[in-house]
Amino acid sequence: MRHEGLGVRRGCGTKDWGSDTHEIMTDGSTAVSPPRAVVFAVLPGGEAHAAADDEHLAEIKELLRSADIEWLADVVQHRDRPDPHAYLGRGKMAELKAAVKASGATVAVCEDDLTPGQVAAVLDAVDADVLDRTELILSVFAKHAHSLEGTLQVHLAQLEYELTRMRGKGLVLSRLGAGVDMRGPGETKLEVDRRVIRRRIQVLRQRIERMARTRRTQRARRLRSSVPLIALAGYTNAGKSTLLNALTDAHVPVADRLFETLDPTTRSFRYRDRDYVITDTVGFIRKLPHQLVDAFASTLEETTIADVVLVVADASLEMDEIAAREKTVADVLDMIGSHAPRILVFNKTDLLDDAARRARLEATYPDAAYISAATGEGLDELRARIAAFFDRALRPVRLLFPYTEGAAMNRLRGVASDLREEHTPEGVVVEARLPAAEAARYARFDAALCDRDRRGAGTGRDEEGGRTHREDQGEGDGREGDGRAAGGDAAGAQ
Ligand SMILES: Nc1nc2c(ncn2[C@@H]2O[C@H](COP(=O)(O)OP(=O)(O)OP(=O)(O)O)[C@@H](O)[C@H]2O)c(=O)[nH]1
Ligand SMILES: [Mg+2]
Repeated sequence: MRHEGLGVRRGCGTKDWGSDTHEIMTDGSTAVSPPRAVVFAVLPGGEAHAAADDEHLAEIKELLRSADIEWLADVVQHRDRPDPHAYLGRGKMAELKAAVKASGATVAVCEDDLTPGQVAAVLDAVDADVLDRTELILSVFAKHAHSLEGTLQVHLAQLEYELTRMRGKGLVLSRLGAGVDMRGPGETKLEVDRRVIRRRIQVLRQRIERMARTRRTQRARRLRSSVPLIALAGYTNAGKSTLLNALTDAHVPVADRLFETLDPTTRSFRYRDRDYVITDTVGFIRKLPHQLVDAFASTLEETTIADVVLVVADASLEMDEIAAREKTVADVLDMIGSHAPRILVFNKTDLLDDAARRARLEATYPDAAYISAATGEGLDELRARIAAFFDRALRPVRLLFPYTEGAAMNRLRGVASDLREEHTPEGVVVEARLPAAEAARYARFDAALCDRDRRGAGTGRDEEGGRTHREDQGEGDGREGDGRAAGGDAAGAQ
C-alpha cells in the first residue's frame, strides 16, 4: 500500500489537502480510497461528557464529510486552553499517536486552528499528515470551486494562509520553484518561498480584480434599474440555494454538505406585478477563515449592495446552536460591511414535527419568517413580507404620458406597483406607487406639472420629454415593454 502525501508539506500546502490515497491492488491497478482521519481537540470543562463532546465535534465531522475525508476516531483533551507549544499535552499526544496507528488514519485533523509550532509538534509525534480547521475549510472550498473565479479565490485564500504559516522556522515549501534554485544574493530558502508566494498572491489578486470589475458593471446596471435587490445570506447548509430555486426558476445545485455554493447566482422573480432580483452567495461558518472572507470579497459584495438581506437559518437545529449560528452570521455580515435591513427566515420547518419546539422557536424569534423551501410552506407569506418591506419605501405618483412616450410608459410597468391607467386626449394618466429613485426619474411626467405646462408656453416640455425618452432607453437595458427582461439581464451575473 502506498500513501500519497496530502499536501506539499505535510499539513501545509497549496494543494487540495483532501487528496485521495491510491492503494495498489494485487493486479497492479490502483484503487482510490478517501483520506482517513483521526480528529483531535481540546475542549473546555474538566470532566468528559461524551454527549457534549459529540456536539462540539459535530461540525468538524460535517466538514470532513464535505471534504470527502473519512472520520475514524477522535481524541479529546479537556482543559481550559490548548498547550501553547504542542496543542495537546504529552499524554494526550501519545494517545493521538496510538489512535492514528491503530486506526490506520492518513491524517490527523485538529478541531481548531494550530500555530506553525503546534503543527510541527504534532507532525513530530504522529505518523500522518496534519490539518487544522482553516486548512480543512479551505480544502472543502477547493473541492467545491467550479468557476474560474471561485478556483482563483480559493487558491488565493490558501496562499494567504500558507504565508501566515511560514513564519515558523524551517517550514519551507520545497516544491516551490520546482527544484530550481531561485535564491537571490543572500536570500534564504524561506525568503525565496515567501517571495514566490507573495508574487503569486499579487498575480491572483489582479486576476480576481479584473473579474470583479465585470461583475460590478453588471451590478451597476442592476442598481440603476431600481429593481428591488435581495441577498440571501446565512450559515452553510441552511437551504439558501433551495430557497433561491423555489422563488425563481434557477437550478442552483443543492446538496447536504457544507459550502456547496461558492459562486453567486442572481435571478429575478415577479410578485404582484413587481420584479425582484435575488442573489445567493457563499455560506458562512463559525471561525470562517478571514483569508476566505478577503479572497471572496468581490463575491460577498453582493450582500453589501442589497436593499434587504434574507438571513436563512435552519429551524431543525437545537436552540443553542441556532443562537450561536445567528451570532456568527450577524458577525460576518457586520464584518463585510452589510448594513441593509435583515429579515430572519427559518427554513426546514417541515422537519419540526414537535409543535412545542416550533412554538418555542416562534416565541424566541417572533419577527422571523417560517418556511420550508423544500415543501413550499410559508413561501407566499415570505413573498408578501418582502413586498411589504419594499412597499414601505414606495411613493404614490400621478403621471401623464403623452402617446409619443410609449417606451417610457412600458418601462414604468416593470417597476411600478398598484398601477392604474386611464386614457385621456392628452395621453395616458397613470396612478401608481414607485420606489423613490424611480419616482424621481419620472418626475418630468408628473401630471400636475404637465397640466401647468399645457397652460403655459407648452413647447418646453416636448424638448424635455424627448430627452427623457432617450435616457430611459439608455438606462433601461433593453427592458422596455417587459419588466421581466430586467431579471434576465441580471441573471447574467453567473
Ligand atoms: N427537509 C428540508 N431540507 C431542506 C430544506 N431546504 C433545504 N434542504 C436541504 O438542506 C441541504 C442544504 O441545502 P442548500 O440549499 O444546498 O443549502 P445552502 O444554504 O445553499 O448551503 P451552502 O451552499 O452549502 O452554503 C440540502 O440537502 C437540501 O435538500 C427544507 O425546507 N426542508
Ligand atoms: Mg448553496
